[in-house]
Amino acid sequence: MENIAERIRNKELRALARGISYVEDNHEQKQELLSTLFPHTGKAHIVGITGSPGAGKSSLVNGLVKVWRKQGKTVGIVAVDPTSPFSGGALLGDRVRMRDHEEDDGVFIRSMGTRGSLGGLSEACKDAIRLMDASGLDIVIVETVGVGQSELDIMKIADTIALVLYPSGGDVIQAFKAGIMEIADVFVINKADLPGVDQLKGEVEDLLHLTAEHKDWKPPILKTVSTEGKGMDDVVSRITAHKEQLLLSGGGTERRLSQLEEEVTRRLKEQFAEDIRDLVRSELENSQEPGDPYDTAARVYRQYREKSGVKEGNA
Ligand SMILES: Nc1nc2c(ncn2[C@@H]2O[C@H](COP(=O)(O)OP(=O)(O)O)[C@@H](O)[C@H]2O)c(=O)[nH]1
Ligand SMILES: [Mg+2]
Repeated sequence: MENIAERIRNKELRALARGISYVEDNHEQKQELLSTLFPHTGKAHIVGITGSPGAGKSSLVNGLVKVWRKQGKTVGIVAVDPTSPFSGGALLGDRVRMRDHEEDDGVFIRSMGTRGSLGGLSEACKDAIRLMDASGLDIVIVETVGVGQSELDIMKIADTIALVLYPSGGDVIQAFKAGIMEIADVFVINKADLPGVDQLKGEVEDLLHLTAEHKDWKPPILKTVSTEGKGMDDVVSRITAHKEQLLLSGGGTERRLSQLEEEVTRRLKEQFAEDIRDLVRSELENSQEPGDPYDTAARVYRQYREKSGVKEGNA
C-alpha cells in the first residue's frame, strides 16, 4: 500500500492506473489508498466538460490538452460514459479523438463506464479524480454526458465547469432543465462552422439572465471549431481565469467545502441507513397493522437514540 501510494505520488502512471482499478473494483485496499493520498489532493485544477452526446466534448478536450501541454502542464482525463455500459463503443471513440496524446506521458487518459449503479460510477469517478490530483497532474479534466443526477454530481467536484453546446436546437433547454446552466462557468458553442451559432448564443444569453446571480464571475460564451483547433487558446485562458478568480475570491474553498459536506453527509446517511435497517424491519413486523410510516419512523428514531445512548433532549 505504502508502495503504490508512494508510486502514485511519484507520478508513475502505471501505479495511478492500478490505483484507479482499485477504486473501480472496490478493492479491499481502496479505502486505505484514498485516505493515504487524500492529504495530497487539492492542487490540481479540476475541469468538468459536459454537454450532450455528439456536442464535441472529446474533440474539445483533445484541443484543450494541446494548449495545456504547450504551456508545460500535465493533464489527466477521466472520460465517463454512462450511456454505453457494455459496448465500450463511445469510449473507443474518445480514445480515437484524443489520440494526439497517446504517446505523451504528460497526459493520462482513463475511461470509466458503469460497472454497477450510476451512483457507484460517480463515486468511483470522484475517487479517480482524487488519485489523479494526488499524483501531481496539473489539470484533471472530467468529460461526462450531461444527462442525469449522477453526472451532475460528478460535475460538482470540478473547480471549473464548461458546458459544450452546438447549433442543433433543444440542446440548451435540455441543459437548462437538467440544472447544468446554473453550474456552468464557461459556455462553449462548438461546431461554430455550422449555421445557427449566433442564434444559439442569443438563447444562451437569454437563459443566463434567468439563472445568473453570478457576482464575481460572468460566464463567458465562447465559440469553437474543435475539429480544426479553433478557439482553443481562448477557452483555456478563460478556464484558467476562472480558477484564478476562485482563488482570489476564496470561492474555491467554499466550493470544496460544500462538496465535502455533501460527501460526508451522504456517507453518514448510508451508514445510518445500514444501522437502522433491522430496527425498521422488526418494528414493522411487530406492529399489528401495517404501521404508518410517520409513526414508525419516529419510533425507530427514538429506539436508535436510546440504543446509542443519546439522552432525551440532547440531540
Ligand atoms: N463540424 C464540426 N464537427 C465537429 C466539431 N467538433 C466535433 N465535431 C464532430 O462531432 C462528432 C462528435 O464529436 P465528439 O468529440 O465525439 O463529441 P462528444 O460525444 O461530445 O464527445 C464527431 O464526428 C466530431 O468529428 C466541430 O467543431 N465542427
Ligand atoms: Mg466524448
